[in-house]
Amino acid sequence: MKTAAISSELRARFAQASHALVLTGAGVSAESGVPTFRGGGNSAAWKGMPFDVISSAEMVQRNLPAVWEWFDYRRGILESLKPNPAHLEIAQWPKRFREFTLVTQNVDGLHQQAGSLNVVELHGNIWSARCVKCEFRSQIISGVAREDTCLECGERLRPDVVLFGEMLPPGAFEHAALKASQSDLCFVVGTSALVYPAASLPEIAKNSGAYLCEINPERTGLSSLCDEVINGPAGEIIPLFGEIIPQTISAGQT
Ligand code: BV8
Ligand code: ZN
Repeated sequence: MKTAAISSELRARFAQASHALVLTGAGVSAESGVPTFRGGGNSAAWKGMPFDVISSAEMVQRNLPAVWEWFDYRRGILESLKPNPAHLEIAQWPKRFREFTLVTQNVDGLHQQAGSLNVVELHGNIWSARCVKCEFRSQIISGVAREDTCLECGERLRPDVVLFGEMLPPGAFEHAALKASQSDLCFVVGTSALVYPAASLPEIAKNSGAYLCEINPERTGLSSLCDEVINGPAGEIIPLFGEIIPQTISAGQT
């Protein structure tokens, strides 16, 4: 991918920014082989059910085994997949800015696998299960049969992700919104920006004066709000920042 994809304005902003925030969606994991939800125009479906039906609070009430089947299938896909150059470059960015915040809608854990710390997981994580009644949680280990009963109260366990119609993890959105309002550079990477409240974060950053840059092969509902749109795959675009923009001394003193 040509370095020209990144304007001189963005290079300067990247080199001088003190607080950067990145919001990612399924697109940042596409080059790792993770299917997106709306890639190719139609939304993902599971056994004929649109994903926002099978991934809904209502479905947990109605048919928890079906919900587990859907997430077991997705974990099965993830088991052999690795972070891509976009994840790996973003994991270096805390060193580039006085303050850096990584917010993701993804439940795949690939940012953490790439070395990112303090990832704000707005929609939970597919490698965790929680009790439908008490606060008990258990890690799901690849290749190990997962628990489906709570060891505390004996109730059923469910995927520890945020389903449609459910509140985000306590404080997660508020924290992300605060950081967005304090950022002077905000990247929106690989999201169709259709799911709320996550999709409101770039607007919050923009309205607080941040330079807003979208990285996505396709235009989205956010593109017109952005100061800069780079239409290309994250795995090719994002590593360019590490290659062409030298680290300035002041930044990275986090
Ligand atoms: C809630 C976890 C409060 C589970 C997910 C306001 C307006 C309208 C509706 C609402 C609203 N507020 C709330 C709602 C309802 C709903 C919502 O937003 N509905 C939408 C569909 C309209 N929101 C909720 O229900 C939220 N909760 O509001 O609670 C509440 C609660 C109770 C009572 C009252 C209020 C909870 C939403 C979270 C749901 N869980 N995930 C799971 O994973 O199954 S959402 C899930 O879908 C993802 O996490 C993500 O957020 C979304 C998918 O979007 P993307 O990640 O962007 O993926 P997509 O495929 O769409 O796009 C990929 C993009 O990448 C594309 O643009 C493509 O071009 C690009 N791309 C492809 N390849 C690449 C690439 N980009 C870069 N490089 C590449 N190589
Ligand atoms: Zn319990």
